[in-house]
Amino acid sequence: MSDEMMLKQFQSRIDNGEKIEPGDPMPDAYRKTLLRQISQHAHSEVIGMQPEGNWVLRAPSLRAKKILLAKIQDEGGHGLYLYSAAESLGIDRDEMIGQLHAGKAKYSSVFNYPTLTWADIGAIGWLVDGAAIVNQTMLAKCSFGPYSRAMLRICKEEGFHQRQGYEIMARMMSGTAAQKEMAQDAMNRWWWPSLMMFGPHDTESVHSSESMKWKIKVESNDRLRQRFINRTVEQAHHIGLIVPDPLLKYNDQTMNWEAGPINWEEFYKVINGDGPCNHKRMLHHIKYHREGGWVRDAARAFAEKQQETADTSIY
Ligand code: FAQ
Repeated sequence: MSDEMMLKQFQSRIDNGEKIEPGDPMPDAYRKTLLRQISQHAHSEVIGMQPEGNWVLRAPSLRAKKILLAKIQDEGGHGLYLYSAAESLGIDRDEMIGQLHAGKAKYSSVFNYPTLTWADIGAIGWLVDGAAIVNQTMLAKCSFGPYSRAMLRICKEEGFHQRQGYEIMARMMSGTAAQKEMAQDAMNRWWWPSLMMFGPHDTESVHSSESMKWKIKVESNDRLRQRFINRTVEQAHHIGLIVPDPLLKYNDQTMNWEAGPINWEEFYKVINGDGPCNHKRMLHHIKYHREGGWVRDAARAFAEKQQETADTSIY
């Protein structure tokens, strides 16, 4: 079959809403885009454990500590589902981690900001997980089977994360003046980075048109960002938080909360490695990945031993 014919058949499967599975024929560019996006997504989940990990030992109560630990563990699990989905396309995890350490693979810009107070843990759960859910609910409808199935499970867990974050913010907003100030300060610092999570405006997005043609993305960056803004502004107002955007206004015609301009200079600085915590996040990951080498070696040796026993027991 000619390449052109194969591409046509592939596109008609996508247009008919079929799921593409790992062994199916697929254009190289489709596979490459998926690998780029899924590995970036997996790295985000794992690097995203660092800003939250900063508060495990300082959580204000045993209940808060238990919830935070469970949340961080969930994020590690999400990384595993996503690395596995990427591996089904023929890359192994060591290679993906190598790309991350070499600066060739990205992770979400939002995890390059510091967590300065306990309210930041509330803001991450409410805003960062809230933004992730809006994006991932869309990705659950994507054309690649393993990615879309991973998203279904991840979204269920992120729903708890978002609510625990909002609970922290709501409790602080009904507390002392100092607690209210802390919650507002966290809101001020995390609002804009959360909007940046959706990526550049549609007109500037490099990959969107191809990704949407192949239903790797089924909605655009701006459309998802707007959905997040509409939901979140109402939630902020409900607990008395001010959205740190003097230009924010409600448009009666479109029924959208319209935001002021995003600082794209800051966004590109952060995704190109020069955000407040990029260096720290990467050094931390490299250090603990190296120190954990013996665990991977032991697991590999154990799996090989199991395999040997299974092989010999056949005879
Ligand atoms: N950060 O052409 P587009 C979570 C890059 S998980 C860094 O629009 P695309 C859970 C983009 O890669 C959050 N880089 O790209 C949690 C491309 O550069 P490249 C993670 C970004 O792929 C919570 C360039 O800009 N979620 O939060 C960002 O079509 C709490 C041009 O952009 C995902 O990763 C960014 N924000 O659309 C965990 C979702 N935005 O690759 C722990 C999956 C753009 O050519 C604690 N990813 N870039 O070098 C996606 O949906 C898409 O990749 C987008 C970008 C929407 C992020």
